[in-house]
Amino acid sequence: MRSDRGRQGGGRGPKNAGAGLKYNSRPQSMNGFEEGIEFLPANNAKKVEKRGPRRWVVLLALLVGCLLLALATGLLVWWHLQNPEVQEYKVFNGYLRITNENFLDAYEDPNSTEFANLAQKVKEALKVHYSRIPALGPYHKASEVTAFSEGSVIAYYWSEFSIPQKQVREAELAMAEERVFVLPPRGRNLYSFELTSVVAFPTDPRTIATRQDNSCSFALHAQGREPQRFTTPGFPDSPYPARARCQWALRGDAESVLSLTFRSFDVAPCDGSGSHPDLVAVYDALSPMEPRAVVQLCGTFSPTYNLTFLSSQNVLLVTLVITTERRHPGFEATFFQLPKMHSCGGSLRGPQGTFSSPYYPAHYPPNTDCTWDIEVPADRVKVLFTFFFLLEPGVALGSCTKDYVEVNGEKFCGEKPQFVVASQSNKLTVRFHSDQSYTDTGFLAEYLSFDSSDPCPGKFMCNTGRCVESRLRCDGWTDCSDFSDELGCKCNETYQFTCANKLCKPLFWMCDTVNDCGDNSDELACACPAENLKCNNGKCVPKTRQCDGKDDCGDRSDEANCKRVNVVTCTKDTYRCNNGLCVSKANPECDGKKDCNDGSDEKNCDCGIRPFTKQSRVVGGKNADEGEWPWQVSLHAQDQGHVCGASLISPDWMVSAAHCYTDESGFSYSDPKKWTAFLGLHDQSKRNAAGVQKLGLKRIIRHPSFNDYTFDYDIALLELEKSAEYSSTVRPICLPDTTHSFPTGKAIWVTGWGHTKEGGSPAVILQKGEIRVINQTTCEKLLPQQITPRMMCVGYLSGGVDSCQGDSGGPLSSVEAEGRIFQAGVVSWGDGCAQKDKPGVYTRLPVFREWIKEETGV
Ligand code: 4AZ
Repeated sequence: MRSDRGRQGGGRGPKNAGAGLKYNSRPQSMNGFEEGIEFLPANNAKKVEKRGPRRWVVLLALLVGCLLLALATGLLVWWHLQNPEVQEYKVFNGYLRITNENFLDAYEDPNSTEFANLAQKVKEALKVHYSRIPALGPYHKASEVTAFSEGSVIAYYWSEFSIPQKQVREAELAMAEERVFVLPPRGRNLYSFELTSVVAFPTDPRTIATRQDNSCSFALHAQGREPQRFTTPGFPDSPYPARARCQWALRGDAESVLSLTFRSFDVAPCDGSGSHPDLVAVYDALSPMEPRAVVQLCGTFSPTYNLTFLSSQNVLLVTLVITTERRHPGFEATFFQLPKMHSCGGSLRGPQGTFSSPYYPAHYPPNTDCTWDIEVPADRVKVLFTFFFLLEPGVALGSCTKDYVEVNGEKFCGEKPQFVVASQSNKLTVRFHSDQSYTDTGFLAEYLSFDSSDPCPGKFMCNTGRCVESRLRCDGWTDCSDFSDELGCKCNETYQFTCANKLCKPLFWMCDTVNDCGDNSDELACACPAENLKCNNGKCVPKTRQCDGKDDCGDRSDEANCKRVNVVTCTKDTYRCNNGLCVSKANPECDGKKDCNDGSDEKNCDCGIRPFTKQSRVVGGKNADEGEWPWQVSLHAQDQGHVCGASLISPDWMVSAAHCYTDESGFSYSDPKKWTAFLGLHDQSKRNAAGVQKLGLKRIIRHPSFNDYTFDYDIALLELEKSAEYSSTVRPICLPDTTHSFPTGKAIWVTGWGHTKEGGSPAVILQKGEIRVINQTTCEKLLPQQITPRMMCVGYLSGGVDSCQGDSGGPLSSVEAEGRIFQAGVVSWGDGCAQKDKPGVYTRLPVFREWIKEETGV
């Protein structure tokens, strides 16, 4: 490979029924009143005085009492609802520095007397401190010291407050303001406390230290450079506990920094809304303070993803907050200490050289500043940033308010492809700044001395200042990021098309539905009349026919992406559901939407999903990430090593190319016993690595129509002797339905351990390359008399990325709806590798869907 309350009022019955009762009751009560006056014994005045009025007073008092009570309750409820002075419970995590104290080893142990004594003094100091701040003093409830570290002594603490809602913001601001204060000598012990950097931040309720479960709290001290391992409880055999909170406080000796690497990382997937269910956070402190967070992680990471983080001091805190009951193994991490770097950057002299952000490619430490002062012998100097990752959450695009690189006064930040910055003299100053939170992998740069009269000796200089090989000039292929190598060219009309923007592109690229010119002029000449839709196959159909349930294009592209899925008359091109009905939608299988009434289009969809949610960020790189292509298999022939590729389609079956299993004089390639399949393999030199499954073959079924001469029907099915076990690196790819279309111009990935160049040597690490589906007519023109309906050309007419010897039998992986990967083809043959106008030829997979089902049941 190159590459959810009741209704008020409204009882049943006559509307005036209640009024009627009232009307009838009044004479009764009147009778009672009259009774009271007329029949009272005259000799019983005392009784009259005492009994009558008292009973009524009591009744009245009761009534008034009830009314008052109801009023008070109502007022109370109203007050609670309306009164903004409702108190809010707040916890702040922070740290302070005690400048007139020396660190004692005993401070590392929270159970020591020394710890308890100093913690008590800090608590008292905090009380005094808050009492002096009006926004905080009246509301402070309690404080607790959780840890100490060196420098002179840093105390990590949390403080609880009950603050009127209206004052919360003011209190938060007061807490975040770094302060210095001196606690004056007090009482008999004449103890004075000098505190600086007294700062604290509101804490995510989920990370409140008061809820700390000590069963999942660990304190580790680095043992020199020897990496120390720690894992989530139960790793890797059992999932981490549900709804728990764990923390690892990591320390090194004074004057050291820590390097932490997550070697394996698999927690519940991140939530798109940003409130992640399970979250691992790393802090550059011993308190979980957001403004000191180095990183927040969730999901699953490929083992090749760089997860190494550096601290700015000798401490790091790793927290795991679990809010789900999902079953995930968690993480395995190691850490060690290194001497603290006292300066970074420096003087760079000489004609060329390289420099990088501290600890590149690990995540640079927070709170770091470096300056490189470059001076070269020639009259000019330029710097090429080959990798640039300074991305930080909460930074607006283009505003480098947090971490940045500054060259000649211009700031750069974010994630950037290669770029060059040149100077108008022989001197250049490059500054690197990282703030106190969130770090990234940084940059790798090269500086180069050049002569202003000949900036790129023997090469072409892009307008960006980069030098590219002269032969790449005007070749129709963009090599300079600003297209400058393809500007001002005179197109060769016999094989080139002149775009409206004057770029030259191969004639073959015209009308292939791919905007090769950038201004779409290569596709306009073949544009459809107004009110027409251009089908993927180039045909023009009236827009009114789009989504009408009929295949007007002939390739159903007018029926793809319709809101409504129609049941249509079955043709050879329509997807047939298990109930025999056909649907208009193109490629409906396993796209996450039920298109068939019987749901059969979403059955058997345990395929085409990668184990890791996070892959390496260097996209387009040639080395595959571990677990990136879990269906890729390497087939080794006896005493020959890797010979061909294959793809896993079920626990027992693989798809490969028939030509790999054709006998040759002296070797019976058709004999299954001669082959060994390596599943979950990444590196050919590590075939015994954990996770690799080495399995024999039971049966090889070459397609009966395979033609050894034309390579028509170049497909084979391989049955495994023992079933494969699915794991994070072994999984099947999805097979496309007979009617599945992979349209012209679609980007597809080809993978394998084949030769890295024509006539070169096989790759040791699995390689990947992104190539594009080429129009069948173009394919037939490029390779006349050789292309059959079972074949398709995929690649670039300009060459450069292609499959090669040893990639044969391997899959073409096409990323479809919901990120699910379908196999589009099998690597079959080609005229050389990566040559201009000689794309690779692949066996079309949809053609063989029924044959595969018949032979394997898959
Ligand atoms: C091979 O020899 C081979 N460039 C496979 C693919 C291609 C060329 C050769 C396509 O196995």
